[in-house]
Amino acid sequence: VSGTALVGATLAGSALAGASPARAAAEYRLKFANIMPADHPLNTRMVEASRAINEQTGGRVDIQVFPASQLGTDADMLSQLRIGAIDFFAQSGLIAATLVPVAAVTGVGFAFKDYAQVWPAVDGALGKHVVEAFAKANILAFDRMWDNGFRQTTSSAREIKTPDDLQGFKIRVPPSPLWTSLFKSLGASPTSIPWGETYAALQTRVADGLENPLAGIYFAKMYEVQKNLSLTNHMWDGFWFLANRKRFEAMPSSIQEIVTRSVNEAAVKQRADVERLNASLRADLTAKGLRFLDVDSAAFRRKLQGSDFYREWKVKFGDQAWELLEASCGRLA
Ligand code: X2X
Repeated sequence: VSGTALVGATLAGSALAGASPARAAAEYRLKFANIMPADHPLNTRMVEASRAINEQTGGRVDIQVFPASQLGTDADMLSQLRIGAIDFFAQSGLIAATLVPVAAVTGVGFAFKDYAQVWPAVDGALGKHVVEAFAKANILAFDRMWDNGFRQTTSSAREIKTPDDLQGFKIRVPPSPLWTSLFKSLGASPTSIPWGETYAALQTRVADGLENPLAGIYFAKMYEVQKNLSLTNHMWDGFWFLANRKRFEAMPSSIQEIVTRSVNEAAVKQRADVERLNASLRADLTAKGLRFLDVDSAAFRRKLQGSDFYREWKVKFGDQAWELLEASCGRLA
């Protein structure tokens, strides 16, 4: 793990307190890792779930939580999950798409308008379609997604008010073909940078902007290195909770059930956490010095509709996935 990858980490290499008293005794000592800061609801809710799982299994299961890219980048951890070096991993569907292409379908630009469209889709047929694709890659995806959030656009200098302001804009995007394609189609110059290196990249002006949900901006303190935030709402993003199938299925089914139920329950609580944060973070981020710009999100969408973006991604995802997406959010192009 490089030094910059540890920005925002608590202590390098140390797991958050999970079920520590019983740790030595646990029969199944499992690792859950992800890139998000330790105090993001993804991690606070998993620490809580880990304790519940430990109690409900009579101490047989101990899930340690490794937040903040402590075990590497998203790409590193996806490999670790596949070989069983980690047991559980939460990752944006768009990044998991480097392995399971259709997992990016939930992140199509300007598709979901609000959570009332998101949750029925990802808890329903669209989500099931993606879960089945993960299974074919031998990865078990739990059926409740966790929330990252609707993504907004920040900048250190340039004010992004209209699509024209994105022209040539050097914006950091996560390493994922759909993200690069989306921002190229909007006229920007996207550069792929792992999350753990993003704060430093903005600080040193390797990139001039960022696109992220409010919670990510807040917990990773991106307001320290960005000035403006435009409410572009250009996509919704969520985390799939993934397990190494072989390691998971090696446990007795009664334990598998406890873990599955607890993790899915934690996901639903985490969604509510993020929704609460969405309501309060504008004020909190403004107080930290970030200037909010209310922009006409529809103008950005029209710009995207004028490009090849939707045509191209419909072909990539296939008719079935595209129809399931449009059934949830309406016609896209
Ligand atoms: O890398 C990001 O920007 C993040 C943290 O939002 C994702 O998980 C895609």
